[in-house]
This record gives sequence, C-alpha cells and structure tokens, in this order.
Amino acid sequence: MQLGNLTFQECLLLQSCRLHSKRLPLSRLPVIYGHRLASTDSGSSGGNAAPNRLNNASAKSLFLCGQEFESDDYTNLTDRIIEQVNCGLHRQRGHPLWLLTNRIVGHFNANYTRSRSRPLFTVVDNLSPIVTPEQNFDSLLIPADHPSRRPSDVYYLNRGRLLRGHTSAHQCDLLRQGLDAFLVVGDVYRRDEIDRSHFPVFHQMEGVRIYSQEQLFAGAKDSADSLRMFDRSRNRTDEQQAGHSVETSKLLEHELKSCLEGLARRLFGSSIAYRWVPAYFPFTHPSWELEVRHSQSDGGEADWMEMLGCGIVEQRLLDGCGLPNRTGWAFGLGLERWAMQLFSVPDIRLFWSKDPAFLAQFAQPCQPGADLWQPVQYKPISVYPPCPMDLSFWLPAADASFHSNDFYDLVRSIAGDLVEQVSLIDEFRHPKDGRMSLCYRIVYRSHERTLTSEEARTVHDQIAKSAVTRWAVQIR
Ligand code: FA5
Ligand code: MG
Repeated sequence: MQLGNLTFQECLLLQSCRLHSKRLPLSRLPVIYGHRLASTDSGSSGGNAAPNRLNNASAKSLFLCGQEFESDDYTNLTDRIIEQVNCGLHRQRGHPLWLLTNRIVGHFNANYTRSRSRPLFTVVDNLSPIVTPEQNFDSLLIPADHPSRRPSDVYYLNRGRLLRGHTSAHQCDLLRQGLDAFLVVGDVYRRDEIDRSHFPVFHQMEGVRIYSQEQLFAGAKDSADSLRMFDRSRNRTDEQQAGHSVETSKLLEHELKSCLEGLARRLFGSSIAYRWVPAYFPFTHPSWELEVRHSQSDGGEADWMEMLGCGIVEQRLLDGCGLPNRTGWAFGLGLERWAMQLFSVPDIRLFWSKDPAFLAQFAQPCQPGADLWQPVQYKPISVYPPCPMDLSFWLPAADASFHSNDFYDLVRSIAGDLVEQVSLIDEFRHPKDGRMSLCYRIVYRSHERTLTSEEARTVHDQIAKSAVTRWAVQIR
C-alpha cells in the first residue's frame, strides 16, 4: 500500500502532465464536470418512445429520449454521441459494468445498514442524462465563467439542456428530496481526448452521505455530548472548511477515505497499491483523487490510474439545499476505470464491444443466482497491429478559431471504433503570416481484425477531406 507524499502543487503539476498529454494552465486543471429526477425532468431513461436522431432535414431540432429539443448556436451533438445516449451499459445484465455495479452495491449494502439490516444507501440508476446547466454547474457552485461549461468541453442539446458531464449533476436534487445516503449510477458525456482510458461516453457512480451532529458523533460514545459539528471561529484552510469544527473535518475525512479504501480493497484485494492525491472541485473542500497502481497490458512500466474524485461537501451547497445542520462527503468514480483494473481490460473501447467472445467472459457470474464475486480476468481475444498515420494542416488564417476537441469529434464520427488514439504531436506558427500549422497523429486499430494500410488510408483521407470542407484548412 502506498500513500502519496507529494506537496499539493507537485500533485497538481503531476496531474497536469498525466491527465492531459499537453500541459494546461493550472486554472484548467480542476477539470470537473460536474439535476432532477427522471419523473420531473426531460423524459425517463427507460424505454425511448422514438429513436434518438438529429433532425437533419431542418437541423432545427433533435430527438433524444423520446423528446424533441430545439437546436440553437450551442447545439453540438454528433450522430455517434446521439446513438449512445442512454446506453446504460451498467443496466445490461451480463455486461462487465453491470457486474461491477452489482458488486459495488453489494459491498455497500453489506457494510452500511440502517435498523433491521435495511441498506443505508439508496441506489438511483435511472435518471435521465439530459440535464440543465443549473443542475450540471450552478447547483454545484461552478462559476459562470468556468472552462468546463464551454461548448468545446460539453455536449449541449441547446443553451438550456446538455448531456450530464458527471453524476454530481444530481446531488442537489436528491438531497432536496430528503435522501441522506445515496449512490447514483449513470452514463456521462464529455468532449475529451481519446486514449485507452478516456472515452467521450462513460459511466460514473456518485456516492453522497450526509450526517446530523448525532449521527456524525454516534461512535464517539462518552464524548459525543461534548463534540460539536460546527465551530464558527474556524477559518477555511487547505485542510478544512470555514465553520467546521476540527473533529468534524477529521471525522468526515476519515469516514470518506475509509469507505473508499474499503471498497478498493474489497474489489481489488488487500495488496492493492493506492495513493490519495489532493484535488480541487468547486463543490467539495478539501478534495482528493484516489489513484491505483495499474500494470500495463503490454508489459510496460506500471502507472498510476485516477479512479475517482471526492471530498467534503461544501457547506454552501448543503445550505442551498435547505440542510444547514448537516455535513457530509461525496465521491464520483469512473466505472470503466474500476472495471479495467478489476477485470484487466486493457482498453476502454472494449466496453462497447458487442463481440460475443468479449461478453461471454463475464456471463458466468452474471447468471441469476450465481456468485457475483467469482473471479473474472479478461483474456484478449487476439491482438491486431496498430496503424498510425499523421495529418498536418495549416489553419486558414492567423486568427482562425479551431479547437482540438472539434477535430477529435470529427475523427470519431468518421473512423468510429477504428480509432484508438488521436493526439496533437506538433504545433508551429508561420513566422510571416502567423498561421498555425497543426499535426495530429491518429492511431487506427481494430479490435476485430487486422486493418490493412489501404483501409486505414481510405478513412484517413476521408478525415482530411472533411477537415478541409469544415474548417478550410490546407493539408500539408
Ligand atoms: C468528477 O466528475 C467529479 N464529479 C467527481 C466528484 C464527485 C468529486 C463528488 C467530488 C465529489 P472527474 O472529472 O475527476 O471528477 O471524474 C471522476 C472520475 O471519472 C475520474 O476519476 C475517472 O475515474 C473517470 N473519468 C473521467 N473522465 C473520464 C473519461 N473521459 N473516460 C473514462 N473515465 C473518465
Ligand atoms: Mg479527475
């Protein structure tokens, strides 16, 4: 077991290198994305009345989850994303994300109970992924000018609706509804880089637990009466929120971390190497990320993989939900990342595979009545060679506005699952006319067969052609 011994700044810098292939300014680092119940929101996530589609004929509206939405200047959904909305892999029995979700819920139910063994945590897994900016951002104290709101990072249906970027979007609504301990599972959407552990559609599980003073200090027995949850004389520091007593800060941190460490040990075994890294989220303070040592499938050096973000819920958020006498913690974990670690799945795209040879490997523990915890280790069906190709172009003018995420979306919508990775490998500004030249490396690889270079070349040429049409770039 390994705990981090880095300073806060070192952690931030380290993360900037690891999380983003290119360094980003620190202000961009606290990348968060992050409602309303299905019954009160834009359609439930159950059976869709009509298929999701962009209404191309007029391009003025789109259909999603059985509802029509008017498009506007913020609309940026692509057909491929639309196809995946409400995929809910975690609800499909037999899928590895279903298996993982059920193991996690089983662990919580076994370890956290109310009187008469009733589960403490309410599980909510059917909320619509279509939320408002209020739910995804404002309710979580995310500033109006925060970069995570930009259309370059978020899939907007229109200015008033978006695909949730994290399950935290439901925190406030569920707290207002009166829940004091809950797990929310759902598909989330981000315009993100593409690599083996990032995908624009993935699944998160949110956990929130809030306490009254009596509940928080229930374990303190003799001294419980003398302990106070709030101490108005205390200021905000790196370790605690203003107004929280020292005991509250320490106890909440302990409860949160031991809950998550317990979960990691139950799933991955007691010898798992992990570390806590200080983090920043506008809706929790202090905040951390949990990283787990992850061995590379290709035998390369083991690396740390970020598994979740968490922290002590900002008091201002609880006040806003009408809960000024409660304190609590919250976490949000990436289900695919946990499943990759747990089942040794080397690439996040595999979770989208419909190949029976993939799904069959998880079928046994998913049978009704079977032991959910019987060990499963993914065995690669076969390994096909990657096919890397570079694409360089000049932007049309010195002041041309161009965002890499738009390019990643274009690549994804043309190459689909044949693209394993896209990265910006070179940037160069023309000394005379100031135009930018960009070079992207696109790695094509199929999980189903060996791609011939002609096949990859055809797709690559199509991408180049579309980039020319879309942005008037000049291929080099
Ligand atoms: C969040 O989304 C916060 N909402 C988490 C949180 C909840 C913090 C409650 C505090 C309190 P973050 O952006 O770090 O944080 O994402 C959480 C996890 O989702 C990551 O740790 C990672 O496991 C997973 N994740 C993030 N981006 C991707 C991606 N593109 N593909 C797959 N998994 C991802
Ligand atoms: Mg993170």
